Amino acid sequence: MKILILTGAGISAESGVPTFRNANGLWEGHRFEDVATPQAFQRNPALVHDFYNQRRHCLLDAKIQPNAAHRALAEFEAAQRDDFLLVTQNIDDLHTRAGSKLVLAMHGELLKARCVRTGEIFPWRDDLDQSTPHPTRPEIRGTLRPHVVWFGEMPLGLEQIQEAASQADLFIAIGTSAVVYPAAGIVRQTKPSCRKIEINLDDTPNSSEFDKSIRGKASIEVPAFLK
Ligand code: BJW
Repeated sequence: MKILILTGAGISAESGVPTFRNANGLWEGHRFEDVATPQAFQRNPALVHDFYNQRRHCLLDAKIQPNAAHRALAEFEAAQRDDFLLVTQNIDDLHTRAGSKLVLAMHGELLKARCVRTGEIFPWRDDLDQSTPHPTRPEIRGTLRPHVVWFGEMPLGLEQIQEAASQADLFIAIGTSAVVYPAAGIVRQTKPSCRKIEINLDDTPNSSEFDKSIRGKASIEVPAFLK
């Protein structure tokens, strides 16, 4: 059996990582969409760096740890003899910390930085700003950006995701509002015989596409479903 899992911000919410589309949806008065675009970064790099620096600090806080849903997925993967792929839209590293091995981070990773000039990707835990020197070429400054996928940019690993979706016998979407594409379209790329399960606190625009929708907290419902 081929298994494809898609996770979103809801799976990390109980670990203390804020979701995107909550009650007011603002970050210090800015619409999320206004700090997560290449245009925003061009217009005001200091603001965008600040946004990601704060989120990096939050992620590195010792209080932020994988929860029971992350752990259940890691244990499920370890017990599989079948094809398995975990695609996450999250830029946190909580799946990997929980022990998941096959993780495709389609919207990038907060603990990595990328040089806009050379395309090199570096592990990154410090603050970034417009004068941060390139790690291996200190004569170059200010070319590093967070290794994340903003609106209007191409998500990572799309070919592998499309192939996994078209072959999956079981697809489970967990903690995603299903409003951001192409992730929200994955469920429609699965074959008709694929069993499709949604685990989320709330209904989503995709709920009718699934064979079963489980409403509740990921930390409770994911371990319960996978056991
Ligand atoms: C719980 C819970 C608990 C809470 N337990 N559940 C018009 C129509 C269609 C598409 C477009 C359009 N106009 C523009 C587009 C394209 C655009 C898009 O989709 N825009 C929409 C907003 C309309 N997409 C793009 O630009 C993408 N690129 C692209 O399309 O390239 C072109 C292309 C692609 C493919 C083929 C050909 C061309 C790029 C999208 C990049 C998204 N990037 C972000 C930021 C990443 C970096 C960062 O983190 O800062 O990714 S945006 C943000 O949203 C982040 C997330 O990964 C993503 C999805 O959010 P998610 O994970 O669903 O979180 P929430 O907060 O929305 O939902 C949480 C859910 O959990 C809720 O439902 C809660 O109920 C639930 N929940 N607690 C269980 N305890």
